[in-house]
Amino acid sequence: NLRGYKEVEKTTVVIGGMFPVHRSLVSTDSNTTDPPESVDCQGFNFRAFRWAQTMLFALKEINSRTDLLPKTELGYVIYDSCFTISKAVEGTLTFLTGQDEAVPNYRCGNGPPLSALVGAGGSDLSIATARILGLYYFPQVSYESSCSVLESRFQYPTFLRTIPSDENQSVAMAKLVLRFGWTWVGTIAAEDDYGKYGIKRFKEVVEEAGVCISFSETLPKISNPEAIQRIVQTVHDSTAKIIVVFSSDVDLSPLVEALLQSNVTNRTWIASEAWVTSAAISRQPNVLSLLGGTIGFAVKRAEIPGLKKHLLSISPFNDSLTEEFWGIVFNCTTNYTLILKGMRRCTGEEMLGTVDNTYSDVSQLRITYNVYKAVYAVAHALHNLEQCKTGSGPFENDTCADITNFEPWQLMYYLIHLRFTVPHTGEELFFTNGEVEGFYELLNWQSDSNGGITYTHIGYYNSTAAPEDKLVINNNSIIWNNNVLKAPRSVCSERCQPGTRMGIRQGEPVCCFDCIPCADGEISNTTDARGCIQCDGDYWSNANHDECVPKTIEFLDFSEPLGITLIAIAAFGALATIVVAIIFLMHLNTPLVNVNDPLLTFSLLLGLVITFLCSIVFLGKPQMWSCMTSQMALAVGFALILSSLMGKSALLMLRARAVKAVKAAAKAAKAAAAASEQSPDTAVFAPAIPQKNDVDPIHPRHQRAIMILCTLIQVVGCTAWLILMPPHPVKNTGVQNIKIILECDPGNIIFICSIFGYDILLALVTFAFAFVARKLEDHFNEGKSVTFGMLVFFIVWSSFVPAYLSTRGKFMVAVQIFAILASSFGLLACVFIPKCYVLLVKPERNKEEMMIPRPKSRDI
Ligand code: TCR
Repeated sequence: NLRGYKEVEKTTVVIGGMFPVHRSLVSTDSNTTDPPESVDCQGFNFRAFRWAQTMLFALKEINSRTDLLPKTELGYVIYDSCFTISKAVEGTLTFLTGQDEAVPNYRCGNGPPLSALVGAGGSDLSIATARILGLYYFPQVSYESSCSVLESRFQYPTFLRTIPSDENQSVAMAKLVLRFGWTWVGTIAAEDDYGKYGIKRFKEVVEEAGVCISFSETLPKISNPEAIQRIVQTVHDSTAKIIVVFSSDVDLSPLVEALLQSNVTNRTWIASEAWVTSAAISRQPNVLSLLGGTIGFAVKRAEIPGLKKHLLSISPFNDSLTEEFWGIVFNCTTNYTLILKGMRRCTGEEMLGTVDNTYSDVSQLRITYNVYKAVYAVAHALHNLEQCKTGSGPFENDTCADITNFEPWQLMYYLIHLRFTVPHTGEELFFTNGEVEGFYELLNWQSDSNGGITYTHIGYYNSTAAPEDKLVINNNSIIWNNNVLKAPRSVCSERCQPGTRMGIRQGEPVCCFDCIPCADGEISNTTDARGCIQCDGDYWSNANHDECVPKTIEFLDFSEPLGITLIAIAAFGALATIVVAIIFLMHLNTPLVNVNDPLLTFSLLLGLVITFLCSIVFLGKPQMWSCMTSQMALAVGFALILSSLMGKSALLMLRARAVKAVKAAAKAAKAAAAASEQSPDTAVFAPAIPQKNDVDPIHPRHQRAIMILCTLIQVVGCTAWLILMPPHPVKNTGVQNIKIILECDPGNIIFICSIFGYDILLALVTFAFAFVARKLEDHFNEGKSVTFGMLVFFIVWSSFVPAYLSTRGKFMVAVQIFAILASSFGLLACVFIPKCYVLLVKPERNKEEMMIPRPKSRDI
């Protein structure tokens, strides 16, 4: 160790090194009654000890080379930072001042120039030391302080590192999470700058991309079982299947132990560089169920030939650290008091090669390789400084620095402008603003044949590549937790399928939502739709609510069964009416036909044919002409029927009254005759008995006039309606959402009301006339049958109203047609069946005696 500066012909330069060879300080009760002392360290870290030994190995290698630093010998001072800031600061100050107060673990050389510090371990240690070293412009080359805050050259002007900044790693992790579509992740960070800043940047990137953080926990620095237990509980309770851990292995181990006890499985862990290849974690018993399938980022790995041999060849009695290491490995001691107490004495003959531990495991030389590179970087910078040609130097007036007595800032210059090839690996190393490029290997924890863990290379992350090529993963080589080949899912809520929209849950992250089905008439056609879109106008949502489909157009079609039935009935009605008309024509000169004006009978039959046929026009797709004709024909047809009936019943009524008058007169005459028998003088006042034949109060001409006039009024009214505000087809979308009902709009409600109101008026008057005449016996009972027919008419139409109002769409039309057909059939049947019966079956009753004969002077 003391080689080099003793050799007279060579100058010696000392490189400082700092490694967290112990895990922590021995905790002491802080009382202020005793003077404070430098605290002892505990928890020997074999891995960090390997790093320290690697520095020695590199120095040995360099010193034995003739092409590198031919005139200079490198010495070293190595400090144990104990993974604690205070120790690191203490060491730095000792190094700078050269004062031995703080008892450095290694001390090499007493006067030679100090060149640079390799290390300081974790980021928070480096931050502390870099601030102090920065004051003197003293170079520091770190092998594992990756925190992104150390990027600042303003704050840490002389800080360089051979490990990529965590800026790269955080972004890489975020990309990994996004690549697999995980939107619900938990995070755990160590309570140091590495953990805090690393996870902060990770969260920033993923949250921007819409990922939600299920929980964020911080691992305590000093042993705190309650806090660990709380984290275990959180991990256990959370539904996040992905947990990102930014921590060093030292800080993570207590949590892993606790998790192993509590049997948490089915999680996939994303490891940061600091624990991804840590034996302290992956060698724990049964770790596979918990951490199998872990994916992590690791810095470049290298094989360093000769390192293993160097590691195994150290001798125990050189320094206190090695002594301690030896004692732990072989369970022996060099301390006399302990030997006296019965402990085995270390002989120095023990064989390191026989034991298998982290120290001598050279399979994952990653940070170790960083240490190696850092030492070589300093050496190369010193070499360049040494090789400077006077007169062409970089400093003021082209001067060079003197290797035997140079200023730290002069070395800094060479470090900044350094570019060299690392021995054995051939890697080209240079610093851009103190940083190296971000390159990580992606490792997957898989089980090996002995139930242990192997780190399988599954891809890489290269920060200098084009954005889409940065993260390269070979999905097929990943084996996930529980030995599954399919990537796990980690979402708070499953995606909302088309047809639903995301509904936020009050007070929960945005990734946790409910999928609310779209309302009728609204759709969403994307997954995770924020809202539903209203279908416009003639469109409506389909059953799945993921498409707007044209609304079904509804009208009563000819071709459907109901339409066909209605047509058949209507046609039958019209035919029956025509048949009746033919029968009447054939018996035109019989008394029955002539009992009432036959012309009115035919106009009545015509009216019935019209109404029967117009009901067919109600069917089919409403069009301008069909809307106009159907309503019009119906109104006029009814007017014709009713006014014919009115004409008829007017005659009947007047006859009935006349007959009544005749009877009354006859009675009075009788009474008078009887009275005159008793008192003959009154006979003078007896009225003349009217004769049946005299009674003919109304002329057919008048009847026809009534019929024509009443119908004409309706025709005029309808014409006005058609001209002013014609009924027209409309699309009715308001009644039913899924359908467009094609129907006829009456154009104007007052018109249609008054036109059908007029028909009602006619019906009432007719009924009144017929009612009065219902007892007219000797008239083939026409009065009775008209009364009856009118009653049927009223019943049909008054039951029509509620039926009509309670149906929708095409059935409204059907109800309407039914009412038309029923009322027409009612009239046809009531008025004409008895007559046809007489005409066809009982012709003997078709005699003059059955009726009051009409006057001879008939002019039709
Ligand atoms: N940077 C960490 C510490 C750290 C570490 C490691 C500790 C890294 N890699 C491996 C132990 C083992 C990366 C920091 O604090 O910056």
